[in-house]
Amino acid sequence: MGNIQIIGVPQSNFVWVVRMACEEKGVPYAIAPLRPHTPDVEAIHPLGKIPAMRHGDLALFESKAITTYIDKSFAGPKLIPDDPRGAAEVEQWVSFINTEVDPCLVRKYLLAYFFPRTPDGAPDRGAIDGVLPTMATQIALLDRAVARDGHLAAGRFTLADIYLMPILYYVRQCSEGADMIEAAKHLPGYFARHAERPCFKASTPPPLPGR
Ligand SMILES: N[C@@H](CCC(=O)N[C@@H](CS)C(=O)NCC(=O)O)C(=O)O
Repeated sequence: MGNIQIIGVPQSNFVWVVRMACEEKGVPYAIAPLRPHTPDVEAIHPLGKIPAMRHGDLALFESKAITTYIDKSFAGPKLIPDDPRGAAEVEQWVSFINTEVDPCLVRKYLLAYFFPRTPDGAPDRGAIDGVLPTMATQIALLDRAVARDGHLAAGRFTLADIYLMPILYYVRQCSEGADMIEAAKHLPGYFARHAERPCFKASTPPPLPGR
C-alpha cells in the first residue's frame, strides 16, 4: 500500500500532531509541505485546510480522523487506549483542545503575532490583549490537568498530549504566553519532559520566518 503521505506545511500545529503520531508509533511517512488552499489540499479537504493525508487509495482530512486511522492501522504504542475509560479521557481532551484551546491560544493569540492583519504587519496588540484573560484561564486549567501524573489523560502519554505539545511549543515563543506557562506550577516540567521524547524532537518543524 506504500507509505502514508502527510500533506501540509510542517509549521502547522495540526500537521505536527499527525507527524508526531507517526513518529511515536514508528510509522514511516512522507511529507508534502503544501500550504492551505493549494490545489492538492483542496482536492481532499472541502475547506482547503491542512493536514490532509493519502494512504494508497484512501484520502482523509481532519487531524483527529487521520491520527485515529494511523493508530488503528499500525502496530506500535496505542495513542488512544483500548479500554473505554482511557479512550474517553483521551477523546475528551483532544476534543477540548480542538474546540477551546486551539481557537484561543492558536487562532486568536498566536496568529495575532505570526500572521497579524495589521496594516504594517506588526503584532495585533488589540487582539493579543483581548485574548489574555481567556488564555490565563486555559493555562491554569491545563496546569491542573497535568498535575496528577504528568499527562493529560489515561495516566500515560497519549494523543491528548500529542495535541497539546505543539501548542505549548509555539505559545512559549511569545512573551505573555511564555510568562504564563513559566509561572504555572506543573506545565513547565510537563513541557520539558515531553519535549525530550524522540517523537517530538523528530517532528519539530523549522522556525516560522522571523522567529
Ligand atoms: N480541525 C482541523 C483544523 C485544521 C486547521 O485549522 N488547519 C489550519 C492550519 S494549522 C489551516 O489549514 N488553516 C487555513 C484556514 O483556516 O483557511 C484539523 O484538526 O485538521
